[in-house]
Amino acid sequence: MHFSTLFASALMGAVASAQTVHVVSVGSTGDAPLTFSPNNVDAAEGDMIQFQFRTGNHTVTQSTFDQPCMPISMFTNNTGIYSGFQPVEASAAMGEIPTYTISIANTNPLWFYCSQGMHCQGGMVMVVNENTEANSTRSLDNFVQLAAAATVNLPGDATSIDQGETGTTDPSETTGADGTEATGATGAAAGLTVSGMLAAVGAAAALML
Ligand SMILES: *[C@@H]1O[C@H](CO)[C@@H](O)[C@H](O)[C@H]1NC(C)=O
Ligand SMILES: *[C@@H]1O[C@H](CO)[C@@H](O)[C@H](O)[C@H]1NC(C)=O
Ligand SMILES: *[C@@H]1O[C@H](CO)[C@@H](O)[C@H](O)[C@H]1NC(C)=O
Ligand SMILES: [Cu+2]
Repeated sequence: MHFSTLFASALMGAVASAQTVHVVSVGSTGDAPLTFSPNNVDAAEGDMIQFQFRTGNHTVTQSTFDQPCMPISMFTNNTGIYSGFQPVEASAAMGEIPTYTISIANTNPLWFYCSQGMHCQGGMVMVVNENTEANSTRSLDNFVQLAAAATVNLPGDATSIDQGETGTTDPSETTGADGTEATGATGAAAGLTVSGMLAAVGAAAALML
């Protein structure tokens, strides 16, 4: 599902050149609240993905394929994508929902999970640019299975497995509900991340485009 360029620009308060914005609902309001929807997105270099947090208190956290439910920064020099926890209720009461937008720097597969509770193990995972032609093992289905077997679910700022169950997140590194902070994810995964709020009414309109 794509926004028009005009609408996307208005949303993010930035003038963008022709650019596709893929919307992913996090914690859908339907009968599958612990999901990313869609969970398999093909995005071109330069496209944007806007995560819209619809219910609950979820995260978007980047992992490797082989180590689901743990941040990619624990295994590579990539800082990785991390939205921080996004509790929806407080902002929804004010007619807004949190959003988190990333820019796709290349078409390498990106693996994401939610680091809340056991959501990752429960299948709250997704892929951008799945490429089973390059490696048939690295499919979303196999990632879901690996995630289901993961022994911990760590937030994006965890640096060791010990930080798992107690969920020690550094508040200064997570984006608050007011979501004005843009976190500095770097590396090949994304050239830009933007946190923000979206009027719930606008989001509903956007989803009908
Ligand atoms: C991280 O960067 C350092 C310094 O450039 C390098 O020596 C190391 O191999 C890198 N580690 C990984 C996992 O890529
Ligand atoms: C959201 O979840 C995090 C991690 O479990 C927790 O620390 C935080 O208090 C939660 N926020 C709300 C508003 O429930
Ligand atoms: C394919 O992916 C699997 C899982 O990450 C990995 O173990 C394997 O080495 C990869 N194969 C090749 C040829 O890269
Ligand atoms: Cu979740």
